[in-house]
Amino acid sequence: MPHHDRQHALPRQSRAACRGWRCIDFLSDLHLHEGDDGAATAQAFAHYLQHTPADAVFLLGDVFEVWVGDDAATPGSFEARVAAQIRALSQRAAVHFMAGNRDFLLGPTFLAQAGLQGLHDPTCLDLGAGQRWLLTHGDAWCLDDVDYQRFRTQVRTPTWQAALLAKPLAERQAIARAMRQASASKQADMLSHADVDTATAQAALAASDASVLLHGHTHRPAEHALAPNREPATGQPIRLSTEQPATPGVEPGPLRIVLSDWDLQARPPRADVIRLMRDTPAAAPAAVTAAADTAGAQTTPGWTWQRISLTQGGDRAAALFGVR
Ligand SMILES: [Mn+2]
Repeated sequence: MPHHDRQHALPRQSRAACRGWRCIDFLSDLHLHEGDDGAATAQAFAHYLQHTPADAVFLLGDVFEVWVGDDAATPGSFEARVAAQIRALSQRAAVHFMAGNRDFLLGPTFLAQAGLQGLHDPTCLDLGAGQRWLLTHGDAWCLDDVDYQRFRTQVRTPTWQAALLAKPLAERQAIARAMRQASASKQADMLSHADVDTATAQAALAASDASVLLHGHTHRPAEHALAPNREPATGQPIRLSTEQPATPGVEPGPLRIVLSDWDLQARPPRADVIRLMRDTPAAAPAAVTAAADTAGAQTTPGWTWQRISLTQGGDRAAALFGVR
């Protein structure tokens, strides 16, 4: 995509409404896969699913390292085990799935198997009282990676997907292995350079009248203040200090919150959940000040959000992810 052509039409988005939820979790980029190097992360996710108190959970893409078709989730498979774990949570919480760039082939059969509700990318989450968060995986707005955007456009067409899914499962699994090996260095390069385009983020927030953009994909957890979309975008977003408390009485500007990836075998291990909690009048101030093991606790009127980060440490994070 040429540099001057960035004010393209924003993609169609879907809407989700908060249905009386009091605690909403957002996570992404677990990159779940079978094998020893993914076992600790898969275990932490299973523990999280069993122990989260959330009424609603939003899985915002790249839940799986690769997805070659819903028919891979055969009885006894790694994929079927994960489906059963998610399905157990879906009995007591609304669990949503948005596709990432690695699991975009995940389809309605697996969604049903896992008790998941599928979401378009992006989705505008209506929190009530005029509060909205815009949710995206993030890859579609990393416009600096022109080659990737071309690839993405190709693989998201029904024709391309139908042709791939028509191949035998074993062949698709072989293709996925080969692609993963071939793109390992390219992927590392992409992650170190491309980021969500600021002008696109601002335009998307303005178009949906949302105050917060939440995404993953880049594996660079942060909170970025965005200037309101009243004038042409100016360079890089400002890095907010996570120590800086929200200023009472000041209307907060648009915010871009970035999720971390999960890698329990990294040192230090990584796993973040962004948790949004509905304020109760008596508990609202305490919810912010008591968040000793979190960073970035801020407020959306009527709600408080915080980052529960295994990397940052703390008993609460360790308990949520089952790490001792
Ligand atoms: Mn991704």
